[in-house]
Amino acid sequence: PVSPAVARVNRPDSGPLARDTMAFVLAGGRGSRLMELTDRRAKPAVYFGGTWRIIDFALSNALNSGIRRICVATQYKAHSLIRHLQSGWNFFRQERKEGFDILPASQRVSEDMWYVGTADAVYQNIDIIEGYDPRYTIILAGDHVYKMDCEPMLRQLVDQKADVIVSCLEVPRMEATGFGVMHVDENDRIIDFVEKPADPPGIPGNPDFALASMGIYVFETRFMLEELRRDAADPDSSHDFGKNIIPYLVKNGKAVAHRFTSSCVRSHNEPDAYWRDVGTLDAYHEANIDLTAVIPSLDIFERDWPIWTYAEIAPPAKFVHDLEGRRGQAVSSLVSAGCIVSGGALSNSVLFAGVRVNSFSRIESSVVLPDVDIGRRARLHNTIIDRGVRIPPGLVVGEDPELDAKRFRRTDKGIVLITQNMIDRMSE
Ligand code: ADQ
Ligand code: ADP
Repeated sequence: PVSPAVARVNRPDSGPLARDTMAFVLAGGRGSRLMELTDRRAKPAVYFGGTWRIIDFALSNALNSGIRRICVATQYKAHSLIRHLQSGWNFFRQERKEGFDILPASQRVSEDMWYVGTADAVYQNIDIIEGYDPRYTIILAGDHVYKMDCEPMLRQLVDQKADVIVSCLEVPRMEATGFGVMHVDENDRIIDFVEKPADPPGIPGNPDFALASMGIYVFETRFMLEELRRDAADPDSSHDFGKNIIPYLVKNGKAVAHRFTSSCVRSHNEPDAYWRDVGTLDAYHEANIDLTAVIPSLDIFERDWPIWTYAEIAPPAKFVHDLEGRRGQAVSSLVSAGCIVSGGALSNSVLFAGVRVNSFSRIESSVVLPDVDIGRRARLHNTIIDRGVRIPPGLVVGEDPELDAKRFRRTDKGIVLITQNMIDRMSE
């Protein structure tokens, strides 16, 4: 008989590596630049694209890559996130050696102990990871919208005998201040890594762009756990991958960049590899409205890369003439199940489930979250409407910037976020 240790070393690494991989999804961040949209829910729980929540993209990437062991670390305002995960993602089966664990902070080491940084979020759950005993671990960010096959990153770790693989993309240099920014040599080995530099270093030969980390890392699990233990014992560390673990491995180990390009998705339906932060109201609005384009940057209809989610059973969307015979209609729009458009008109808009649009109303370039009711004669342009808002009859938004800014949350680019609290304050 072979001892477990020997058996482990002899595990083949020629087949799909995803099968022996655990995905650890970081989903604790608030996403404060989404303002009132994340007052009561974490950024990974924010709705996206008419059907999904942001975290569904990271989880579907893991699932579509063949990964069947997934942990999700939650922290900030996690209630609606956890409810969503439990409703939509609990189909994994232990008897098939699968697993899906939701790991809220403050419930394991001690009641009042929150995850200090992203590395701590993993460190505090070491026993759970060891229980699954995956050979590889991929750390995924749960608050971006992207399509990515994990297998090429895993393959790179093995083929290049690296300690860690960090996925990266080129971003305009001055947009890189919010990222970890790296320099690589001709073999893509990372030779320098700075977390959120005020003046990001450009790419040699392409100085207007910087190579930014996507916050996605691949390790051999045993090695990662050693590093997490080392970091946990360091009193000067803030226990964060971007601030501590990755810079340490760049200096003291072998860290290699994985370039995120269209080859990172198995099917190539997007003209360019798709990754969006959607962390500001402007970016969130733009990425949602882009889906209404004839050829959007993200193909949500792709059958080879389905984005899984939880959705309530709902009747099909319905478009009706109202009682006086006015047409309910939509052009260049996504209209989800359970919506009724009665005598109102939509264009370039995304309606999530259960939205009601009433007579004479006009909605343009708007993102309408579930269960919103839009009163008669309302005119809404460039808006984001939070879940469950009741838009009063006759409300006009997007025509008077000053009034909009007084009543609602208006960005410099003119996108207006409307929540029920703001509507209630109008009548006070
Ligand atoms: P940031 O964007 O600042 O930088 P960070 O706040 O560390 O990201 O969050 C990363 C991920 O972890 C997010 O998905 C977030 O929801 C989650 N998260 C944050 N704090 C958490 C906690 N305490 N517990 C659990 N989950 C938590 C990181 C890297 C940069 C990289 C960018 C890419 O540090 O180097 O460029 O991501 O967006
Ligand atoms: P979702 O993100 O699923 O749309 P909701 O918008 O319904 O969730 O609510 C987000 C979070 O805020 C949930 O955790 C919910 O329990 C909580 N919540 C909902 N309504 C209120 C309220 N009026 N006051 C305080 N908390 C609320």
